[in-house]
Amino acid sequence: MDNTLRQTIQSFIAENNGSSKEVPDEWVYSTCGYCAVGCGLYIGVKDGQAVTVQGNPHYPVNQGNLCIKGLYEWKVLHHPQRAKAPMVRQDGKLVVASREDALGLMVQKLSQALVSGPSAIGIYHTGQFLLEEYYALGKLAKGVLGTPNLDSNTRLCMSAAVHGYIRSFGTDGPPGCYADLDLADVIFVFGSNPAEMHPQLWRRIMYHRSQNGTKLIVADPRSTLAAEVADMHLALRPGTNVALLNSLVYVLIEENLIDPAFIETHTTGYEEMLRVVHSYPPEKAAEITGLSAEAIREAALLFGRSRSVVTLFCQGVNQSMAAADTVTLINNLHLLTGKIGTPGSAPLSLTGQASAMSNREVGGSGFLPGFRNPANPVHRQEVADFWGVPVERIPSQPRDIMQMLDMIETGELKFLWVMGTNPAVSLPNQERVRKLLDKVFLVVQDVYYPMETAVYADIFLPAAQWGEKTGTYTNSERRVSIGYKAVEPPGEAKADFEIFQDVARRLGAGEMFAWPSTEEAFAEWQRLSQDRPNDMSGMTYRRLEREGGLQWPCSSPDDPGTPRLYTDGRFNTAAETAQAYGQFNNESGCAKLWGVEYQIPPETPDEEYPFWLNTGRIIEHYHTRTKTKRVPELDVLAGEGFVEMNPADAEAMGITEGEKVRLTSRRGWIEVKAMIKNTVARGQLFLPFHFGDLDPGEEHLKQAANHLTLDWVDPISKQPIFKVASCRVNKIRGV
Ligand SMILES: Nc1nc2c(c(=O)[nH]1)N[C@H]1C(S)=C(S)[C@@H](COP(=O)(O)OP(=O)(O)OC[C@H]3O[C@@H](n4cnc5c(=O)[nH]c(N)nc54)[C@H](O)[C@@H]3O)O[C@H]1N2
Ligand SMILES: Nc1nc2c(c(=O)[nH]1)N[C@H]1C(S)=C(S)[C@@H](COP(=O)(O)OP(=O)(O)OC[C@H]3O[C@@H](n4cnc5c(=O)[nH]c(N)nc54)[C@H](O)[C@@H]3O)O[C@H]1N2
Ligand code: SF4
Ligand SMILES: [Mo]
Repeated sequence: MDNTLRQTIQSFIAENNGSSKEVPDEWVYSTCGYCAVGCGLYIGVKDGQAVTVQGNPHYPVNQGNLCIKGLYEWKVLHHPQRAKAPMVRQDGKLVVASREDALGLMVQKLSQALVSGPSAIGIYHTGQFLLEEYYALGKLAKGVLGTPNLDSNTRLCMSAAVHGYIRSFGTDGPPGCYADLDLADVIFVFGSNPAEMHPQLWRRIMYHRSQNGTKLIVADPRSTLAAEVADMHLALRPGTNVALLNSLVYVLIEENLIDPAFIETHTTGYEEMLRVVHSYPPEKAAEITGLSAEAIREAALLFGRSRSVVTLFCQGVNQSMAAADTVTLINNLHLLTGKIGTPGSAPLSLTGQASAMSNREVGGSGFLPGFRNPANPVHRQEVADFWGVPVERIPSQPRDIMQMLDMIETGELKFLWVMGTNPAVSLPNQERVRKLLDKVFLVVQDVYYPMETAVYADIFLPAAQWGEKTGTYTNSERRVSIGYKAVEPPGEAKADFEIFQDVARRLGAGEMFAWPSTEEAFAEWQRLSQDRPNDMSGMTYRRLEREGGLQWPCSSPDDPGTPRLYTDGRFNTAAETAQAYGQFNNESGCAKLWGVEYQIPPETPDEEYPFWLNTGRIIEHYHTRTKTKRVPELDVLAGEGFVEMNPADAEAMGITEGEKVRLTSRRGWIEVKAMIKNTVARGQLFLPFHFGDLDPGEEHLKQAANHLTLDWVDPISKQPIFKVASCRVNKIRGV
């Protein structure tokens, strides 16, 4: 479907408001559970059933507007394929079991694995829990089980941004806020497709652009909707971000568009950075990126001569070459020009999932709560004392999901608990992933059945989801918001929070988790957050509702929250605060500038695999579609896998619109329909990763993008490089 037609359909749906004809008898205050824009909404409930949603007109993020996913979110709740009963595997099949039997077996297997040591246990979860659930799970994994193997799908998503922020500023945390987008002279959209992925932010950008004439620069190999309306589209070759960013800095320095006073007072590392940047004049960067030297110069001048700039970035950075390093280079641009901590200026990572940021804040995966560093003995001691556990139990060297897969292969990891993520679609190099999921003793905790990962489960636990539990979500601008329970979960599905409490009780650690509700867990976390960079101690559930969310740090009941960080030019690099690696802590509170050399990607097109494979998303679907394929209004717009290719390539190969083609990489093959579009450049392909191999009633599809992807990770953040791979295309008959 071409972009214009898709937009027409989407606005038709939006105008019809996604609501049913039912008139709710109650409106429950909540936050959207899809993307990290974090729109405020109300869930309409009638006779105990969700029947509609409505945007919250007073919510500062979205002023009442919702995108098509949000509008239909109520439809994900009462679907017939909601998982309602626990199951255990018997004679090769999952069969319904009592909660007692399923959890009893789970804890028995956990205890057996623990005999070989805590490293035999792995937990791989999500960016879609409540903040309180991440806190409880982190406490269970680190404070009770003591396993270093705790990671979440945010590794696939925001890990590079986290590590980039830490390297530049000392701790994690997006420095800017959405209001900066309203004020900026220039918005630099770098490796992000906000019109489809963060639609309400995009609406906001377009509105303020119409008022203020905001200039837009887009750096993306594809001609996305943002690129189509931008003042400048830098259609760089995939994988060449570093060369472009270095060259932008080269021009800024050459043209005296940097801020020497800011650099002198607030940064370190300028000289080392300069040594690298010197070798990236625009003419050289042009060769690497495929852009013209004039375009690079022009973009740098636009950046440098403007009063204020926000750089928005997402997976075109985090999942591309030198991912965490690229984040530091984006930060360099803002530090060198002093465009940080002031209204309208910031580097701003767009977070993916609704609560992925919460996970980072409370130490739901590798780091410790409050942006504490597990490698720092003082930080470990603080957390151990607070929890009342021996400090030796708290792991100092957390492992990531890709390492966990290696440990399943060697037999070291025996028990894996997967929750709120669907790795049998979303992890790279599926052939290997599925073999390993099959090998390990696997517990899957999800809200739908069937789903792809449950095919490999030994125990399945049904969970409650968004709308069925009360708790908080932090969005991309550090705004913590509250969502209240609107309806009961189906059957025996329980909130993940309650499942964690139950498992802890069965492991004999119930008293550490004896919170009557999530609100008390939030209060416990708040105490641990005190005096940390992400201090939330001044928040309460009531305040969050009354004030439309609050941005951390917020350290007292009358603290209005903090829209932007680093307004005084002091960063979190001092050793006692930093989440950073020891070697670049500094007591002065200076940010660090980094020099990064461009590297050739580990796989580039060649004769055998001549296409660049770019994987990503479309507006109608969310990730592996477990929610959105169950909303007919969304699924009808994109119900099966497809690949976008350039008309010239299609013509050269005799491929016609809608024809099924086979894509093959060094890892595997899939068959999907060809969509012929000039939004992708010649020699490139764009493949949405939403589609799995198991659809209701269709078990023999082979359309998951991750059969093809490379399981190579960014060396700093360990984030898989989903945007870099090569493949070939064949007509099916010619395979
Ligand atoms: N509708 C919908 N919305 C979503 C989601 C969803 O699944 N569906 N998921 C949410 C989540 S978890 C996330 S993480 C976000 C992701 O949001 P985005 O990051 O915006 O989405 P992607 O499609 O993964 O990739 C963004 C862009 O990166 C470009 N790109 C690829 N390689 C390169 C490169 O080397 N350099 C540059 N500069 N650009 C490159 C791609 O062409 C693509 O347009 O969306 C969130 N919002
Ligand atoms: N090739 C390629 N692969 C990618 C990407 C890419 O761009 N290209 N992007 C990556 C990124 S950024 C991300 S974020 C991942 C996303 O991929 P996944 O992590 O697999 O994301 P989802 O499909 O949203 O899976 C979430 C699961 O949790 C369930 N769920 C929802 N709410 C709850 C809850 O409250 N409790 C429990 N227990 N379960 C719940 C849903 O039913 C669903 O099965 O994919 C990554 N994979
Ligand atoms: S923009 Fe994101 S948060 Fe807002 S309604 Fe759409 S999916 Fe939900
Ligand atoms: Mo993501």
